[in-house]
Amino acid sequence: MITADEIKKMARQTGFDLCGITTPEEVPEDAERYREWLEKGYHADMAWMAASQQRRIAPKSLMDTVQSIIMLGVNYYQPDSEQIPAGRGRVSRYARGRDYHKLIARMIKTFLVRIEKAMDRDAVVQEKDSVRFKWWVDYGPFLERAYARKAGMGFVGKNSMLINKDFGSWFFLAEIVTTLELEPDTVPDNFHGSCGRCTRCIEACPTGAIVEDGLIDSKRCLSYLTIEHKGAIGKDLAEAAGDILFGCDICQEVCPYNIKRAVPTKHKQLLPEYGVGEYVDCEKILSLESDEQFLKLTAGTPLTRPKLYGLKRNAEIVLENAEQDNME
Ligand code: B12
Ligand code: SF4
Ligand code: SF4
Repeated sequence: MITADEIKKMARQTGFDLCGITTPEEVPEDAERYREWLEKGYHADMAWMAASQQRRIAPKSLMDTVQSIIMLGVNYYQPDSEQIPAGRGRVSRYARGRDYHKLIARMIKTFLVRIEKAMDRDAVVQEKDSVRFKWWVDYGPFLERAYARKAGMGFVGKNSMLINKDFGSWFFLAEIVTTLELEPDTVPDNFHGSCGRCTRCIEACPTGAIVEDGLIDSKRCLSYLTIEHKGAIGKDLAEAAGDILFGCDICQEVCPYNIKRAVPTKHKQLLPEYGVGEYVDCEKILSLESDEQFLKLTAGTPLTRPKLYGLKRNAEIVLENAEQDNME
């Protein structure tokens, strides 16, 4: 029967930067934090985060025969220019190239073909036919950071990011739930480090969105406001956005683990030349008149998410903030 070590070797061969294995038991501490987050309304208008509560805390409700969870990580770090040209809005690192959901989905499909070939080698046909896999990248009803932590891939920082000793927090997560029985990883809590007394991310967050250690109030988070939020953005929060057009990296940029450990990504499609780039001309965005024109600029990249209205709203904010800076 296929082993956990073989699975991890195949994950590396497929291009995944991280792979950890864990069991599908619920994680009471994380479930409690998630409940608290919902109760306090920190999910803002992301109703889907509340609707999928049971499935998120109990992987068995996604597959009743699940035995193991394979957690996967893809490093997306890329360096930043110190200054961006006037009139441009900044795009966070994860979104500058092609849409990571599609890239990782393709990698998972290749990975599963490899696993199935290895199972053919074992040649117990009946056994192979009964093995099942289900997978998601980000959008699944799954508490990804909780299970990735349990699978030994990192610790949860005060900025709520999962931080790994070799890559910092600049990596995406994805998961495969399976009926395969695999040896789970057991990694001590402090293996990847800890925040200790550091509070840099809390101090650096321009909107005070890190309200408790590891809990983010999305209503104040610029990542939520520039990507997911559908309406207007309040004056104070808009002013705090500075030159941010899409997503926010501030609480990661200041983290000592990211300063010391970041490794440039090997996944070329995530680089700026494959997508909208590190920054986008805000006047160009404001001149877009139709969904067709919007898609010409954003198709195949994460920037489709806020739609034309949201991206124009963000571009206006960046230009207003630049004008304000020039007047001071
Ligand atoms: C909703 C969501 C958001 C929301 C809310 C974020 C939040 N912090 O909750 C918004 C839109 C704001 C957002 C922003 C971003 N997101 Co987001 N988001 C998600 C999503 C879909 C669900 C997260 C969730 O369940 N939140 C609810 C809270 C309660 O859960 P949590 O933050 O994950 O924390 C859990 C554990 O970490 C644990 N925990 C927390 N603190 C502590 C402390 C201790 C001691 C312990 C033991 C446990 C613990 O409890 C929680 C419940 O399990 C996940 C994908 C997924 N399916 O999980 C991506 C995900 C978390 N996002 C991701 C990314 C990259 C981002 C951004 C960096 C994007 C950007 N540049 O703009 C920012 C970062 C903002 C930030 N500091 O969190 C990555 C994170 C990868 C990583 N290395 O951690 C994920 C995993 C997507 C992916 N597949 O790669 N996101
Ligand atoms: S992503 Fe930006 S706004 Fe959100 S918590 Fe981090 S620093 Fe604050
Ligand atoms: S900046 Fe400091 S407090 Fe914040 S996540 Fe990194 S180590 Fe933890």
